[in-house]
Amino acid sequence: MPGPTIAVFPGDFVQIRVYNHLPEDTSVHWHGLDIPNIMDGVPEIEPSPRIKPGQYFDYKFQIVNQPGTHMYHSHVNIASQEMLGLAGGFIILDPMTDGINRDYFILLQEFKVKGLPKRKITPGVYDIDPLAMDFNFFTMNGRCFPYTTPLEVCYGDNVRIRLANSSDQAHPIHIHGHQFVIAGSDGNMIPLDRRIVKNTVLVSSGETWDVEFTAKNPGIWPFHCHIPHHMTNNFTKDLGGMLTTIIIKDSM
Ligand SMILES: [Cu+2]
Repeated sequence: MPGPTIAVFPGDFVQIRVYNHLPEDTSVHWHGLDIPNIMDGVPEIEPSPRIKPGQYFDYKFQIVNQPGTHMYHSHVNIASQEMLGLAGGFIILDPMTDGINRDYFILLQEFKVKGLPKRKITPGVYDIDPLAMDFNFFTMNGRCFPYTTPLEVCYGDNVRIRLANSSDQAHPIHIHGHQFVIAGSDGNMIPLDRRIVKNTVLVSSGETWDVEFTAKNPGIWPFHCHIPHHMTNNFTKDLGGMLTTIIIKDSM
């Protein structure tokens, strides 16, 4: 599961105490934020500390970035720690009203669950192999469809969905029944006269994209990664994986 989503305002002074309950060193990198070198969380390169097992570190910095969508993730032994899910969302909210009625954050992740034969799902407790590349489970906020959270909106709502990818692969995220405007990229707002309209946006590893649309087509609409394999759980026949629904209730 991803960590909690953190929300702040521009100008805030932030102090985040990170406890290390792992059996090995860790750190947190505040991905996309313009913060002092010592707080950036890459101890192999920067003068930023390794957090030892059982210890903690207080990350302290001021928010100097504009409103937008960012992430945080481990930056020690990343091939294991990040691929075991140590990541989360970091949102800089706009203190001004921005006309958005519903504002969602979705973290995209992928995992290799060991011990399941392809096309079979047997209830049980399984380990994740963080070093494998043949992923068989694809998640939105830590869950696979049909256990993802539906995005419930009202007819006419202006909806923002903030997409972030902390996984290995790129995921083309597609909406049904609507077009969306690409309103933000890597935490940077795109000026109104430079926005483009699409219905699929490729979210590569490390990227965030904010998409916005008006819910004007009532129904229950899929919202998903378009790679067919990523829309399954362990390659089974039923829809699964990196997919949720947008439920638009008709106000009539
Ligand atoms: Cu995908």
